[in-house]
Amino acid sequence: MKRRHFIKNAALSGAGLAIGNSLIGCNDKPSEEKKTESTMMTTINNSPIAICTWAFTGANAKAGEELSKGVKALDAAISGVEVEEENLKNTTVGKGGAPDREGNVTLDACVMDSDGDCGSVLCVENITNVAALAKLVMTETPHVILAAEGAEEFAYAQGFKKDNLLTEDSKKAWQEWLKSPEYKPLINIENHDTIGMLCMDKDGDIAGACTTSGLSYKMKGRVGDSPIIGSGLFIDNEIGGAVATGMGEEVLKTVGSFLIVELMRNGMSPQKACEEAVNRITSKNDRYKDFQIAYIAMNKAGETGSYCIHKGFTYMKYQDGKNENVHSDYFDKA
Ligand code: SD4
Repeated sequence: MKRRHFIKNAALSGAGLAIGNSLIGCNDKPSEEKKTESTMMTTINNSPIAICTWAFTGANAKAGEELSKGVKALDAAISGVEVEEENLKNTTVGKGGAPDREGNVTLDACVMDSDGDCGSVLCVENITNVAALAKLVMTETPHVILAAEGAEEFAYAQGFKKDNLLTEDSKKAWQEWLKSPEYKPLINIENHDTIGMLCMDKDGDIAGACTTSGLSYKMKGRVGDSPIIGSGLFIDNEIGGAVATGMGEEVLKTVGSFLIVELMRNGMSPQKACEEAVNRITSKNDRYKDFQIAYIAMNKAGETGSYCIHKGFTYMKYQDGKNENVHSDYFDKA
């Protein structure tokens, strides 16, 4: 019992390394004991929580409702992000996503479960629900990542339907872009972007999903942070989870989501950990004025936080039947 309170305190109060180290030790324990500990944490967090990047109201509500019905964290997160994968108006996720500079829509996604298992797909064409596909890579293959044609063939073998992801609107926008092609990813594109979602279910278990069409008019074959475990998404069910959106190259260089979870392990709140992860980027890269990065995070005590480089990023939070849009604090106040 005492030990569980220590874990809560470490997450909540910024307790130091000694407690952080004892948390690291938790990962070595046999799974039966881990389960008990996780169940005990539930007594602290008995209300499920869903958070996701941007103002994806419907997606987050869907995940929250699923969690309230007792659906486990990973499946709730996948149902949530599917809302945006199927939203043809969203040009940054799933079907309707902007293509690469050759006109191919290629999707990236990953999932991570509360037992530390994960799956990922990179650069997939013709499949809409790539987060669900990433889960099947996790559960149905001996691998963690499948890429391109291999991932697509696996999808068909699993019963996914072939879909044309390039909508007329995205095609027109791309053809317009081709007239004076300049690769210049926008900051806060239409106030939506990659959807990354973290869920805590009724058992207090945390899992997440991240899915995107990547940066508009990227080079053929380009893969960003979103499907890379540790960069776009990371979960440690003993500690919490984090997910990223924005310029994937910069998140990859700092392994941002893993960094946030490790900072929380060592006692930082989700808010402070997100701030530190953004500071790692801005302190090393004076081009930060030209790109956006945003992180959201949740710890085992159900606290959440968010931080980004530029004003304008918001995230959704569902708890106790309320689905709210939260404005993130930001670095560049100049
Ligand atoms: C990527 N992080 O592919 C994703 C896309 C995104 O702002 O979030 N764009 O780099």
